[in-house]
This record gives sequence, C-alpha cells and structure tokens, in this order.
Amino acid sequence: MKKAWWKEAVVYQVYPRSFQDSNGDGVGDLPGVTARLPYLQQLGVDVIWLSPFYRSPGRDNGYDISDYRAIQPEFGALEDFDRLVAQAHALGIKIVIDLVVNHTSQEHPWFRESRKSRDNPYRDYYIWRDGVNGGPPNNWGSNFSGSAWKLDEATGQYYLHTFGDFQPDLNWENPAVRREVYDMMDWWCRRGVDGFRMDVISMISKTPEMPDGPRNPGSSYGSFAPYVVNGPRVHEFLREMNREVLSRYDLLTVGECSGLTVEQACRYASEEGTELTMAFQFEHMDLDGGESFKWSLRRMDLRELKETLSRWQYGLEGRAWNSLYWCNHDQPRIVSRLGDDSTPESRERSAKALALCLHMMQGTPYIYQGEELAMTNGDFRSLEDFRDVESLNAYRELTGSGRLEPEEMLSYLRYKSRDNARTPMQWDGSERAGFTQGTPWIGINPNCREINAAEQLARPDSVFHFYRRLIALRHAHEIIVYGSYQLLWPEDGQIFAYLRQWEGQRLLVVCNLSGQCAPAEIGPEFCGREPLIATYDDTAVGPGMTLRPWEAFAVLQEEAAQ
Ligand code: TEU
Ligand code: CA
Repeated sequence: MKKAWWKEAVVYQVYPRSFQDSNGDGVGDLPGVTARLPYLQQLGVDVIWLSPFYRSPGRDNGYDISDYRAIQPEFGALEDFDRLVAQAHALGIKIVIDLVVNHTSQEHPWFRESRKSRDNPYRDYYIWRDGVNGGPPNNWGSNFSGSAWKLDEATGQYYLHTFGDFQPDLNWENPAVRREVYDMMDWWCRRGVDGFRMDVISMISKTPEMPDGPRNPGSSYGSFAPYVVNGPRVHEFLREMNREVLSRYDLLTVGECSGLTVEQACRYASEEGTELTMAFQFEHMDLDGGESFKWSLRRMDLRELKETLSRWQYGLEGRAWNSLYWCNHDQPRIVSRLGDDSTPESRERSAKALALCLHMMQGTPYIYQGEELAMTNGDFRSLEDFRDVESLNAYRELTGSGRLEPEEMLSYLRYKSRDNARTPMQWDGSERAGFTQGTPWIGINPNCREINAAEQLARPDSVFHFYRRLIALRHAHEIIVYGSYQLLWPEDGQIFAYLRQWEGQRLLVVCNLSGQCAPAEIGPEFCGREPLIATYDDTAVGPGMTLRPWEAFAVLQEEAAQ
C-alpha cells in the first residue's frame, strides 16, 4: 500500500455560515474561521474542509453558486480567504474547498445567458429538452421534491435540475463547460488550496437519452439514479480533470458519491491515482431510512452497521481509500442518532464510544464542527424554526399530498433534518453561545449552557480532549492508518469489535455501542495491557470482561523484538 499525506490526515469540516460570526450580522464568516484557527490547532486536525463561501443567492446555503471566483459578501472578501489560507498554512493546517460543479445557481451568468434563446452561445452549458405531451421530458423527481424539470417560458423548453429548481444542472457533455471548470479549479490551486471536496460528483454524467426511471416508492415521480448516478462518462470526465488539473498539484480530493458501491469506489479512488484520492459513500447513513426515504424515526441496527462498514473496509483494502465519517452538514448529529443524548453522562460516553469506533478504522476520518463537543440535534419547536430547503420542500410535498400528518412529519424533521447539523457552533455558555453578537440566522441550541467548547477545553475528560487524543494516536501509530482490518464477533448485537494488523503489531478495538452491559471474550495476548485509549478511565482489559454502557477501548500488542 502506498503512503500519502492525505491517508495520514484528519479532516475537520467547517460550515462557514454556522461556525463563527465576526461582525454581528448573525452569519458566520471567513474572518470568524481565521479567528478560531488556534482552537483547531489545539484539536490537532491536519486539514480544514470549508463548505461553500462563494458568491451565491444562498437558497441552498451556498451550494447554489453564481460566481465561482468570488466570495459571497456576507462571508467576507477574497483577501479574507487569502488570509485564512496563509494563517492556516502557517499553523501547518491545509485547506480543502468545496467544488460544486454538478449545477450552478440560476443566477450564474452562464445560466442567465443560456435561458435567453435556443441559439445563445451558452445554451449548451445546461441541459435543455422539449416537453412531452404538455408535461416535462420524463418522470424524474428532484432530490428536493417535485419534478427534476422546470419549464422556462422564454424558450418553451425545460431545463434539468436534480436538486432545487434554482440549481440548474451543468451539461458536462459540452467540452467548453469542462474547460471552464478546470480553469476555475486551477485558479484556486494557484491561490494555495490543498484540495477539493466534490459535491455530488458521481452525478455529473447523464445518460443522454434520459428515459423514465423506476417509480420512487410512494411518489408520483421516477428515480433519475439509474441514468445519472455513476453515469456513462463520469470516470472519463474525472480522468480528464485529473490530467488537466489534479495531477499538477499534491491534493486531497474527495468525491461526494451518493449511490456509491465498493466496486465503483475502486474506480473513483483507485490506488493508481487516476481520478480522486478518496470518496464519501452513503450506505451507512442510509441504514435508518424509512419507507419515504430518510423521513422516519427508524434506528440503525448495529449488525447492519457492522456489516456495512466492514464491507467497505475489506472491499477497499489495497485497492482504494476510505473516508470515515458520522457527521456532515447534511446529516443529523450522530450522538442523537446512534448514541444516547438523554443524560449528560450517556451523551458524553456514547459520543466517545462512537468516535473511538470510527477513528480506529482504516481510512481518513472527517470530523464535522461541533461533533468534537458531542453537540446534539437542534431544538426545533415548529416548522418556522427550520431553514433548510430540502426539509421545507419535503414538508410541503408530504403533508400537502396527505401522505403524512403535519405532526408526524415534524417529528421526522426534528430527528433527520439537515438543519440539525447547521445550528451554530457552541463556543461558550452565554446566551448566543459565543457565535454572534447579533441575531443568529438559525436558532442556537439552548443546551449551549452545558455543551460548549469553553467548558470542555477546561475539563481533561471532555469529549473535546477525547477527540484530540484520538487524532494524536493516529499521528503516532502507523497501524491506525495503514493496518489491515478484520471484523470480530459479527453476530454480536451490542459490541462493534475489530482487529487491525500491521508489521507484527496488533490493535484490538472493542466498542460497546449500547447503553447496557455486554460480555466480551478478550484474547490472552491483550489481557492485562493498558489501553491506548478508553471511554472509562479504569478499564481493565481481561479475559471474561463485562463492558459497561458505552464502554470502548483500543489496546495495542507489539511483538517482542527477535
Ligand atoms: O448533497 C448531495 C446529497 O446527496 C444530499 O443533498 C442528500 O440528498 C441529502 O442531504 C440527503 O438528505 C450535496 C451537498 O452536500 C448538499 O448540502 C447540497 O444541498 C446538495 O449537494 C446540492 O448541492
Ligand atoms: Ca458575519
């Protein structure tokens, strides 16, 4: 297996809107991120991934870009970005930016031109089709509810939008579009960025015929997935991008790939380095989906979770590289989802156990802002408290059609809405959590009084310091980065345990991911050894152990030198 800096790194995701406001307008900004660099340095992360800060109408919080080479004024100016990069680099922290090129905002100058006339030079920058029988070109539904096609009156044709109708999909079949994207990427590389997180990059190549898709369960729309996800030319396009831009720099590149399979990942992120360095898969995040996709209260089943994550560990070994994550700006908080946030003790203990379980695996771990404090889901009372376009559209569609009662849908939103990840970072216990002096754009969780960075920095056994130690261990032990993986006790419904092996070393990881005691048989070679890290401070590794609620540990055995 080849060694690489991005395999040894830990990434921290910043959602600029919700991280730190520096000027009292209630919206986080780039100077705010710069001001918090010392905090991230103390945590010990190697890389920051910044969610979008580009010029944008902000209808999907910046994932609708109207100028790829400008900063949205509420986030700052280009000089603020340059200062952030320079100061991060001075602290040894790299900066990865979000590349959103499946679609633009409808306010992008390319789209303003494109919609003017059928023979406009920019017409083919987007995907236009004639309607069929007075309706859209096919039955595809958008990821943000409704049809994936919108009729544009000016020219009488429909444009494709796999997300919101304000996010028209770019036409990657057009070489001019690809040239524009590569030039723009090169421009950011020359500004000093260290990589890209590529938004829904698995969707850029569409099957040109665009046939109807299989009916989405319980919906009047069909799925575009068979004709859009991992589409016919996606690998050709990424190899071209790699030749034209990526290969000229030393970058971390991670593709956000909904619909990813192990076999596909081995192409997107192959060891040969012909496309990207790694990819995000979604299988473990989809385990608690219900009948209406994500809108349910279903809990993940631990055996399914173990099977899924282990399949990725085995499947990519030596062939591609995993990204490890529990949280991002699209997912509810893991401690509220898979852990237990009902008491302060179970919250901290379960957050640590989940962190340990993920961070000892093979792959590059990603931490989403606030995860290192065990921040919980938001405190959303009514529909008015939500901001996310996906949530609001889904509410309208599912309650409007009578499929769900408003109260039922609200309970799903409280559990699963993307807004759960987007409440402001809890820096201290003051009224506005140290996030802003003004009115925050989305409600701050009142539990900031108990859950905040200031309190945890001062307390050695806090979740923050646990994450700091996990990161330091990864930097200290190659086995955590490169060791092979083997799942233990696949049938156990409470314990997630596995073995890592590397150059004569063995690392045993045992995590009770339940609130009840759980028995475990530990091999003699590990018994009596002091754990590298554990969620209790008095864990004694012994043959017939009974793990306490959320008790988890990692223990290392090194063969005596011959
Ligand atoms: O997300 C793509 C994506 O697959 C999610 O929108 C997913 O469908 C949803 O979160 C599951 O509930 C990316 C970005 O991460 C997201 O924030 C953007 O809204 C989206 O693309 C469009 O750019
Ligand atoms: Ca601000």
